[in-house]
Amino acid sequence: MAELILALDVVKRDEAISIAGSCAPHIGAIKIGYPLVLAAGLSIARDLKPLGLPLIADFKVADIPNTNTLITDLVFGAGFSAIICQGIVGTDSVRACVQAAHRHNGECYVVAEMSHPGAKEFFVPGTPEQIAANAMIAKADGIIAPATRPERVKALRGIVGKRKILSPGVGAQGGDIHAIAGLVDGVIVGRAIYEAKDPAKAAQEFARDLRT
Ligand code: NUP
Repeated sequence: MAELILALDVVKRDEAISIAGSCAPHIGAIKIGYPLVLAAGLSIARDLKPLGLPLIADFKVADIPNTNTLITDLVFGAGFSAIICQGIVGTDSVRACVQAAHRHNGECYVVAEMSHPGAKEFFVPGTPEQIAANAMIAKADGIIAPATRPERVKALRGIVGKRKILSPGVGAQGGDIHAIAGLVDGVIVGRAIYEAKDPAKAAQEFARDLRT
């Protein structure tokens, strides 16, 4: 069964801690990206640690291998348990993130194909497949693939096998949780939870959707 991952893209520390706390019983992990870290600092990982949930740093790291290693070491040093990097920059760059993550006993996920409309300009069929295959060669723990295009996720599953697929795009971006639930290991939901009047209730409903 796929787990629910909260994309915590709010830009106020207190609000982030409060939403994460209220949603915690219904989610399997929290994904934190640039908006919250640029607003609250890397120490937000320390603030959220007591919830006991895996913390995924969505920095879509996309640099040369040496810089990727430096970034990944800092992320895990701050207390995160997983990192997301871009795959399109090449296998050596991905391998740098994976190796640094594994040195810290953490995980690394590789963006194989993105969920927004503009992704179609460069993530043309064939390229994500190559990125996913290279991510497997680099021993990544899994890939990120779009809930907005379940048929593409199916194609990528054939490449990554039992390794994990985490999938954003449900809710605000139009993806349907029922169409993606059976294809992936984690469904990432942001706005449809944290912008809801009652985020905990919204998270509970998405979690229920994943079970049915
Ligand atoms: O392809 C991707 N699409 C995407 O939306 C890769 C991502 N990492 N994300 C992230 O998932 C995005 O940055 C945001 O944090 C989350 C989706 O949020 P929402 O559209 O549910 O609000």
